[in-house]
Amino acid sequence: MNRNEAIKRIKPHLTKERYEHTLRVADTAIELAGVYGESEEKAQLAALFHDYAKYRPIEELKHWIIKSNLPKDLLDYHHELWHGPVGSILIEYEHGIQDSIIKNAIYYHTTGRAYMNKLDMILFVADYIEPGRDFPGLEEVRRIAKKDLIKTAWMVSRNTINYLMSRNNTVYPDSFYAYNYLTRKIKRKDGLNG
Ligand code: DGI
Ligand code: FE
Ligand code: FE
Repeated sequence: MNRNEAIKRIKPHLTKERYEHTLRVADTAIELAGVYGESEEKAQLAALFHDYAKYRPIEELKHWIIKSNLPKDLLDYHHELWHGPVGSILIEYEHGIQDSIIKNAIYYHTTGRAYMNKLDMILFVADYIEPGRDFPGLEEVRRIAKKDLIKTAWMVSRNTINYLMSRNNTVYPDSFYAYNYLTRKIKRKDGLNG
């Protein structure tokens, strides 16, 4: 599916702000794919569909979690977490996208996961650093994104968990699995243990 076709399919499902966010995530993801040797086509398609399910009614998201083989513990966590996993199902069901690399990147774009691959990290990072975002410490993350994808994904994971915990929010296990995986990967590279 090319860019124009994908845009035609996502636009009716997004608000104007979310649509513009999505285009910026796509441009950022393509840029990162270029730097880190990932398929720009896959990065673009994953990014264009990443928030596809964001505006489905909560009851519909819940229905998909119950009826599909998605983990039921998602229902114990904030509904903001549901649009990635459900989106990965809907893009196949409604648009025939079967590429598991793309589907996984969308599935895990909010939390990350253990053993995240390059496209997972690219989408996870692009969603966080796209030019419309403004978080504390974001400039530093954008700077590192130009030279170290794993370190950047680790910063995004750490910042997100810190933010959630500072607000006494729950944290989905995959977010911790991502953080632990990326931390170990960085320490191993630096020759450290633990
Ligand atoms: O969909 P976006 O707004 O572009 O961004 P997103 O999919 O990364 O994040 C959606 C929301 O989910 C955001 O407000 C932060 C929140 N979030 C991220 N990780 C976790 C989380 N919420 C909970 N409860 N637990 C998490 O692990
Ligand atoms: Fe999202
Ligand atoms: Fe997003």
